[in-house]
Amino acid sequence: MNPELQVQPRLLTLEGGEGAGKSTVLAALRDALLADGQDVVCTREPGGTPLAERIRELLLGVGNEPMDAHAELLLMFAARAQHVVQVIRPALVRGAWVVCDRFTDSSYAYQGAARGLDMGLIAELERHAVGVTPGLTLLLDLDVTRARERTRGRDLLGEAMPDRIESERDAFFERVRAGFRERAAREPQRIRVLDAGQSLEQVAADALLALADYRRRLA
Ligand code: Z5A
Repeated sequence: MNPELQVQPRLLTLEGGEGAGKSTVLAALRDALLADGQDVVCTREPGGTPLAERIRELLLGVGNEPMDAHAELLLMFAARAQHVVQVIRPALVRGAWVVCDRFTDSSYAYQGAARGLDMGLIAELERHAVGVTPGLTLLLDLDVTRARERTRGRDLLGEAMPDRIESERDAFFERVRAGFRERAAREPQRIRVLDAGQSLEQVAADALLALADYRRRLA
């Protein structure tokens, strides 16, 4: 049997490369929905449950043996399967909005477009182990050099050290970016591309406009 993906109108996801401003945009979307009296669950991937957060540590930790690309893909989906069953589906069933920092599009971009794994395999995993797809995805699109400058600034401030995936070379992130943009071109109804090279305030304002437009279309 080949299960179908269910579009979940109240599942909103944020995608993009590092340093694109997803954290700020997530907070802006959450605040707008809360101000409108909505029930909102904010979460992230990989992670979002205690078990999935432990898988995240395995995925992003540095200093382990080199991770095989298929092992990486399967761990991403192991974390996602757990996250969907424990957090995302229950929230959607009770009528909440779920705003998720990264979701399956990241697997297509990072493990598919950048690592070169089979997109058909990713689609199979998505159908069997995830089963849901967002109603709206905001892709925060940013030039790789700009992204590097932003995260370097954060590293210099001692806020964070590059994790295993952040330590990849620029060519990898160019493929990630191209992978996201290609998905957006194929699914323009679901994936809205925002220019993340603007000020954080402007990116957040664009995201709020996209959400308002989406909610009008849903109503
Ligand atoms: N991954 C995968 O490979 N496959 C998958 O299926 C999934 C994930 C789900 C998860 O890390 C890693 O896992 C990620 C993809 C991979 N690896 N990479 N690279 P994450 O999601 O925790 O990491 P991230 O998305 O890379 O986090 P980030 O760098 O924190 O991105 P962000 O949330 O978009 O950025 P931010 O924290 O909002 O901003 C970063 C800094 O830039 C901060 O100092 C901001 O103040 C600054 N910033 C952001 N926007 C602006 C603007 N517009 N102007 C000026 N400064 C800005």
